[in-house]
Amino acid sequence: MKIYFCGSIRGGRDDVHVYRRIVHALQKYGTVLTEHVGDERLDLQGESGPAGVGGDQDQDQDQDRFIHDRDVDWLQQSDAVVAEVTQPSLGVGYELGRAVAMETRVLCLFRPSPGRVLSAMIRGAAGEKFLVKNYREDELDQVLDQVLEDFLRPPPS
Ligand code: 6K6
Repeated sequence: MKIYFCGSIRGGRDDVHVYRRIVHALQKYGTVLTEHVGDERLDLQGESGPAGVGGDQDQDQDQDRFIHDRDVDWLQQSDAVVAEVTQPSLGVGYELGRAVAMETRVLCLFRPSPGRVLSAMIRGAAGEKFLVKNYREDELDQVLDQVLEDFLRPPPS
């Protein structure tokens, strides 16, 4: 099974430690095409050096197009998408919209906290192929065990 994991990069890396744990749990079920999203070494500058901060704009645009096209290609190959959506990210929202258009199954994980409300465009998309699960960080392992088992284990034939 190919799994596409989404988590914030330029939207902010505060939750990267959570992404790492989710990627690790997902790897029990298949290949995570985007395991770099959970890599603490990938910061706001990204894997390819400083982008958009006084650099060459054409080069930045080329790098960003490469990332976009590669990631959309991976989304197309994926059997399931899992997203951590607590840290708002334009890129994650875009990926989720593309996944819905591709009719790929999606699981969104969100940690409610005071003053943080999940976008209506994510919570309101919930349906048969689009699940939204609230959780607390201290119950992450337990939630991943239960929810991923239901979401990713193929039904017996
Ligand atoms: C260069 C500069 C900053 O980051 C980079 C390298 N980046 C990326 N590499 C791979 N996937 C990326 C990269 N930037 C964004 N994405 C995709 O968008 C990931 O699959 C994430 O789920 C999502 C994050 O979007 P933003 O808007 O938070 O960056």
